[in-house]
Amino acid sequence: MRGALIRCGFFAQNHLNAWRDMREDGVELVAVCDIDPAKAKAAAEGFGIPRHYTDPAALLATEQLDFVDIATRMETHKDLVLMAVAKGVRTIVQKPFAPDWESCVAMVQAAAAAHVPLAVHENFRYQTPMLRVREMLDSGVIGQATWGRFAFRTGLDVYKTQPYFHNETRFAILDTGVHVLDLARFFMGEVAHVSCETQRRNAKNRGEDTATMLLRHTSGAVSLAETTYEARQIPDPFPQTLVTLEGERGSIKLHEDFRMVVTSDGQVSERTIGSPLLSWTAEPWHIAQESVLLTQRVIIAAWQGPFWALAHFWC
Ligand code: NAD
Ligand code: 89Y
Repeated sequence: MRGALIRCGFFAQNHLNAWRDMREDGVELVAVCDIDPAKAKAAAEGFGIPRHYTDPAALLATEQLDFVDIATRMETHKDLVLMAVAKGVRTIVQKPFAPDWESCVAMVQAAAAAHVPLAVHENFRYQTPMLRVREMLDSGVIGQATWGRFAFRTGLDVYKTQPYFHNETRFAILDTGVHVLDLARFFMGEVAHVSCETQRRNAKNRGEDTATMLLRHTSGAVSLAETTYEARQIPDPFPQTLVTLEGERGSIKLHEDFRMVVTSDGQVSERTIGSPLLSWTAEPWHIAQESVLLTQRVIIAAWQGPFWALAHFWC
């Protein structure tokens, strides 16, 4: 499959590395695009990608693409997605999908009307530790999860690598809140209702930097999905999400040292379930970085699999 990446900035470096690893899967980037010509050129040269562009419209008009991967920030997603699906190009778009509900609906409807697959790059559920916890839950050792907690709590200077955070008027829920909400659905199913307390604990931020969300799942289970950039603690688990799942037979807890502690029928066992280091990943980001590769693999496999012929949009 021939793809293109729109945006070659901070987080897109992980996409670039992951797509390079996927050459062995028969998937390759043939072009990159960034409105900043220096970034587009550097990505093309650094990753051996034949062509680079500064205008997404020119990219889509010129290249014969099987897919496009959009790793810009959310404000640009709607225009870029509509442009890509209008050309019939399968599209992946980084989280958060869009700043508002109407834009999300417009993108989904446009893709459905054009019969073009559209996937959101939501990677936290594909972090290796989350996949291991899910396997443990699916094995039935705690029975059905009736209570859960998904906590992304850090005090690391995230503003250094993502300085735009200070200016976001809606910040934590849209940034990592979407990840912990997705994890809640991944482990405990769909949600019937949700409430939230927000806080702005750092005066430099315009929007909320802390969100404590309470979910009632359709199964009757209850969970807490939390995110903050203002938790001072040593060690700081960044960028880990800590998980607690409780069921009638026991519990599963994922701790900051990647220890998964399982209590089942009064017996305790533990196992370390960290992510492997790849040639291009480095601690502490490696869990997030590896999940980019796994997410891209899942999306491409879904598009190549027989399921896709039956259902036009799923991811
Ligand atoms: P960034 O600040 O590096 O990206 C913004 C840049 O996008 C601009 O500087 C510009 O060069 C480029 N750009 C803007 N409009 C463009 C256009 N129309 N065409 C081409 N290029 C354009 O952003 P970032 O921190 O890399 O974040 C990008 C996205 O990745 C965000 O949605 C963010 O939430 C997401 N992200 C995801 C994770 C994760 O774990 N999934 C982690 C970090 C960031
Ligand atoms: O933007 C955030 C995300 O999606 O994962 C971690 C992050 O980069 C900083 O909190």
